[in-house]
Amino acid sequence: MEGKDGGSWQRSPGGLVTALEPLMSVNDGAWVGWPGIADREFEPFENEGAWLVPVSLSEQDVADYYEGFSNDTLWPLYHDVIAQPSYHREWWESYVEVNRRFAEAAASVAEDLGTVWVQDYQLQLVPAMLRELRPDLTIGFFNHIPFPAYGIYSQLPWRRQIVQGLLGADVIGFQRNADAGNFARAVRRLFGYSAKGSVVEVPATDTDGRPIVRTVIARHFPISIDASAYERLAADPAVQERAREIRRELGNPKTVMLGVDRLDYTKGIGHRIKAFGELLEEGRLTAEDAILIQVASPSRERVETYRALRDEIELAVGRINGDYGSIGHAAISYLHHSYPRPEMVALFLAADVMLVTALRDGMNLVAKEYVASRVDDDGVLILSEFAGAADELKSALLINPHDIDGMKDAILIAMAMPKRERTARMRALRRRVLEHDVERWSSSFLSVLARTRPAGAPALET
Ligand code: GDG
Repeated sequence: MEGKDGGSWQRSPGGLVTALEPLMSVNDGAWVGWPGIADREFEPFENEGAWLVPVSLSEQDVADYYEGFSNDTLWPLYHDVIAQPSYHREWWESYVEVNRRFAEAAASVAEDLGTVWVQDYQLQLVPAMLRELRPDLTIGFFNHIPFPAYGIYSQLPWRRQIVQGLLGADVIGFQRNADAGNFARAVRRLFGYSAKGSVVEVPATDTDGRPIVRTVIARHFPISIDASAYERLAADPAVQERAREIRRELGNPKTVMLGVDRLDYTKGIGHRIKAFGELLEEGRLTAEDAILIQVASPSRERVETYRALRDEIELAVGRINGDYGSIGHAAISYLHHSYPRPEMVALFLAADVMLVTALRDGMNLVAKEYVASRVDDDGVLILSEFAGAADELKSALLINPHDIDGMKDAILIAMAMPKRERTARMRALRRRVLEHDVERWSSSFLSVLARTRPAGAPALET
């Protein structure tokens, strides 16, 4: 949900809110969520056309359920154990309890025969809990992060409970086809249910206690962005002037490279900085030719792994700037801040090369935002094949971020790419992002969900 800051409500900067904002404003829906402040109770209220229903979390819940189980167990596990997941039984107990609180809140506000769409890995037990409380509801679930291969997923001590929780939904959405495949495999391995194509058959009982088979759809629905909003901002003369000003402030280098990420170990920021540093060290690049702007927005700063990551990145940036920068000209312009969206779009317009080098990423909206902002059909996107966006954005320069030499070559290829090729690639990328925007994502999910609804259930506007 939103965070309360000095008396007014603010949108939080993550991908989820960004993605759902357009949908929430056209629907008369209730958004059940945590307001972002611990130990405070808020009454439901209206904001920008949406009815917000706050669920409260105590400091202890935040530590155990959110920072603990969600961000220090599930997040690293689901991102292929790039960092070591921590397994603590008290975190799990808190996860169950908080999921129950969300399920109860949703059960109390949903209309008869209504639709509930549960978002993301922090709430994987909600679908089954909600089905138990409100069997009349149609329930969707969308997982914004990857679903790992069974060999990794099976580490989770509560692997059966999580899959069972998800199977309470009528439709389970994933970012990539591979994620849906991993989930189907987990269902087969853990429960022996049939999971063929996108159809999972779950044994259940009807209201008279007779055995039936419930059908659950599990398939991919790649998320996207409000592409036309980015286009509009990018066409704004003030934003374009700001883009030119950014380049001037940097001393008009030949090439501006850009990375924009939450400061998270999944994003491959260290790998990117290493590649850039080696190119400088080998003299294949000079700090006069190319500058790397790295926006690293603050994230999960109370989790130890994130604190260690920040130290590691800032040490690497400091070394490179010390070795290759000069007075008034850094090799890497490192910004540990969040910026307003127009400033982000100005940065996208100012950047000749955009670096998305995630080691694992559900989708990566930044890649799509860069493309949508390039109304001039220029700019080169370097994109990790480990980001979900790589399934769609095939005209990007696709890289394996673990292959540092490969990444260095891609950077030089991007810098030297002729204008004709840049335009051809960017046009193809833009067609994809503009046609497959967030509105299409939500309406395609909701139309599949609607097909599973019982006759007589009220229609949902998408
Ligand atoms: C999760 C999944 C999936 C970042 N810094 C600023 C800022 N941002 C915005 C970006 C983008 C969003 O935050 C980040 O979205 P991503 O998709 O890149 O990554 P996650 O936050 O990890 O999101 C991811 C996503 O959910 C959606 O399903 O794609 O794979 O991990 O929109 O622009 N926005 C502003 N200032 C910043 O400083 N205004």
